[in-house]
Amino acid sequence: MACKRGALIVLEGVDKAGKTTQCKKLVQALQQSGRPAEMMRFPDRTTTIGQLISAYLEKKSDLEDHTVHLLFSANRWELVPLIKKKLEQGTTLVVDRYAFSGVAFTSAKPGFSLDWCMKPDVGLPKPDLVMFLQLSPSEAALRGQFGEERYETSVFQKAVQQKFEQLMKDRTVNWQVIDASQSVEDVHENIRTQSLNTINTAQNQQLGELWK
Ligand code: Z5A
Repeated sequence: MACKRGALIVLEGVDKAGKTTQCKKLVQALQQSGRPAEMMRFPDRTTTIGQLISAYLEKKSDLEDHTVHLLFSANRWELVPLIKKKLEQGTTLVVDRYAFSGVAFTSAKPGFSLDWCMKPDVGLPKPDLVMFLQLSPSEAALRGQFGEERYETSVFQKAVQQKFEQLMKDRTVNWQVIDASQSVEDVHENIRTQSLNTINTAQNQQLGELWK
C-alpha cells in the first residue's frame, strides 16, 4: 500500500511575528510524536538564485523590482521537485514564508497589482494550511528594532500587512489567523492543534495547485 502523504503547512506573518520560532517548535513537536516532519524556508538563500536574493535583501546589490519578484518565485519553483518528493514520502513540510509573502511584499511597492504578482506562483504545490501570525506593529516593536535588511521599515511593513489582508479574503486557500501576541508556548499549542488536524485530513487528499 502506498504511504500516506505529508501535509504542506505554511507560516506567514509580519516581521518579528515569530514565524521561525514557531516553525522550529512545530517540526520538533511533530518529530517527537513520531510524525516525519522537516522545515523549509523561503527565500532559500542556499541556492544560486537564493544567493542573488540574499545579496539584494542585504543591500549588497540592486535588482529591478520585477526581476527580483521573479527570482523569489523561481526560488520556490526550483524546490518544487523536492517538496513533492518529501510529501509523497509521507514527510510533513513546515514552511517559513511562501508565495503569499512574495505577493504581499512586491504588491506593496508602487505600480504592482496583486494579480500580476500572483501569476508566477500559479500552480505551485498548494498548502494544506496557511497560518497567518497576527501581531500589531506596537507589539512587534517590543520584540526589538527593525534589522538592516531591505523592507525592514514600519511604513513598508504596514503596506505589506494590508496586502496580506487582501490575500486572506481568498477562500480557495485554507487561511487560519493565529494570535501571535501570546507567549511562545501558547502560540505553539494553537499551531500544533491546527497542524495535527490538517495532517490527518491531508493524508487522504490529493495535493492541490495554488491559485488554479
Ligand atoms: N520576501 C519577499 O520579498 N518575497 C518573497 O517571495 C519572500 C520573502 C519569500 C526574508 O526575510 C525577507 O524576504 C522578508 C520578506 C521578503 N523581508 N522582510 N521584512 P527572512 O525570512 O530572512 O526573515 P524574516 O521572515 O523577516 O524574519 P522575521 O519576520 O524578522 O522574524 P520571524 O521569523 O517572524 O520571527 P522570529 O525570528 O521567530 O522571532 C523574532 C523575535 O521575537 C525573536 O527575538 C524571538 O525570540 C521573539 N519572539 C518570537 N515569538 C515570541 C513571542 N510569542 N513572544 C515574545 N517574543 C517572541
